[in-house]
Amino acid sequence: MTAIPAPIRKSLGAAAAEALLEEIAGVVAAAPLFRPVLPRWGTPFSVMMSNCGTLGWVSDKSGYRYQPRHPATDAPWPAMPASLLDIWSSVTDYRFPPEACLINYYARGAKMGLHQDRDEADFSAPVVSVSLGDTARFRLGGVTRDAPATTFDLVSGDVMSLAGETRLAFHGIDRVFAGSSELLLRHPGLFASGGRLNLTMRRVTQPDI
Ligand code: MD6
Ligand code: FE
Repeated sequence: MTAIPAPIRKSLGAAAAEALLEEIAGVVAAAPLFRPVLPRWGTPFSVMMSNCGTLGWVSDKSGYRYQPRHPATDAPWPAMPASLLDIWSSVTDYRFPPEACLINYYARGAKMGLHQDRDEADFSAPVVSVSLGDTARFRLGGVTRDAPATTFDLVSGDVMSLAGETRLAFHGIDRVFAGSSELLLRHPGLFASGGRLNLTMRRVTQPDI
């Protein structure tokens, strides 16, 4: 079996990461973090979520989906900051812009189980992620749940693209190293005790071509 290729990764640098955090703080102030629950069972996720863009990903008892409005406030999601669109363009040749940016917030102890991102219509579009705040151990496996996995750490400012063969690879966050970054402590009202943010930009619908 051939090993899955390493995903494209690069770093934003500290100044751009700080500027992006300010934009995301504005988004989360307008579209508060909510705690999704797993379909059917209703088990709460340990991460909290929000979104920006024309669509946002939500999960509740009836399932996973993208929708144009916040599930609690019913307001449209805030616009995607231009800096995120620039990051998307800088790591992909995909010709269409992302429609959704899912914001995952990891407070102390939060993690994310192994999953595939497959609620989007066009798997030829990448999913581009940006990490801010505490370092996280990312697990990347193959296209079946039991394929061998590798782990590596994502630090604040890291940009990673899951594209091509890795687009449908199983992945998750095994742990977050609490206190490894002070970045989120700038916004104690939004992100109590620091933690980690992961932003994932997605093309949700099939572009008209
Ligand atoms: C996280 N990331 O880093 C979780 N999904 O907190 C993801 O689930 C993810 O980083 C698709 C593409 C890139 C990702
Ligand atoms: Fe994912």
